[in-house]
Amino acid sequence: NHLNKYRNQLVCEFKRIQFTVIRRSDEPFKSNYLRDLIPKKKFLDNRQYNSCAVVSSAGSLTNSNLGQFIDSHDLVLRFNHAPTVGFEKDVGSKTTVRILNSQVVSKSEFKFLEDNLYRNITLLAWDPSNYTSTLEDWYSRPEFNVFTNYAAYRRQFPKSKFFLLNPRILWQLWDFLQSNSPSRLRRNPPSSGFLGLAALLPRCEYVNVFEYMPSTRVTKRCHYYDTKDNPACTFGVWHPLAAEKLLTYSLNIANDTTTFDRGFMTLLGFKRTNC
Ligand code: NCC
Repeated sequence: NHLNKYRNQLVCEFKRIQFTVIRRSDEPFKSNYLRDLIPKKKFLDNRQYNSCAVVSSAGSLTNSNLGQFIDSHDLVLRFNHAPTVGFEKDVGSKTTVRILNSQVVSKSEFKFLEDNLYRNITLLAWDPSNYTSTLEDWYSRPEFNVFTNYAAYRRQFPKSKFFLLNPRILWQLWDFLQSNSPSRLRRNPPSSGFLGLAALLPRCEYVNVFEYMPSTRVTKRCHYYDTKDNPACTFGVWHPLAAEKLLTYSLNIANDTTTFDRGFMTLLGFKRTNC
């Protein structure tokens, strides 16, 4: 039917964006000290997973009781410094991947090199480049200096799986959002949440995205792990968050009870759509 046709078209457009991390062969890294610190391995070993969970950090996860269900997924992705200890009932305890923005990696308050939160899992850090910048431009002027602690962590844990997102992807995703949004978006990169989705759709049979589309538990509370109120966390001010969420909702195959009562959307992995 025409509904599926629209969804398939969107997926095919999304699929054309190759989610890429920085490789040893990319300049300027190829010719500087970071070259040998970049893992030779591929992000998620190019492996295919069956069920994947993207756990937003939304305050509406509080009292969701979704922890056990989240942990039942083959892969669980979380963001930044979002904890699980003490919040297991609502968010679970399993973590396979963490996506970190460059503030979390670089600012001392997040204790990136010390905290166990960042150990023995796959890590992917990102930092915004300008829309037109090359990797050279980005490397010489990152928004937050992600490179120093990247190197320090990789030296401390040489076997770790810690990757840097190629910032070009941010703008490819932004173009994709803009070309499917009725309103004009500010030129700011998508939130870590949308990056999580873009990272997993190529690798998973299906992805459940928790409290990204706000459910009936919607609250002013920004995060499930602290008490600060800020509705902008849910609807967006700096990131094109509303556009991300609406686009994700158009790819959602879960029914409204699941989406708005239980609090998650289900998206089919890219392998499931022929383009
Ligand atoms: O808050 P943050 O996001 O770490 O949340 C991770 C992802 O969860 C989704 N989310 C979060 C809260 C909420 N009420 N609804 C949601 O849907 C979003 O998809 C979000 O991306 C980020 O994206 O990296 C962000 O990081 C924070 C902050 O830097 C880190 O938490 C570290 O403290 C940003 N906040 C600030 O800089 C003040 C936020 O804008 C984006």
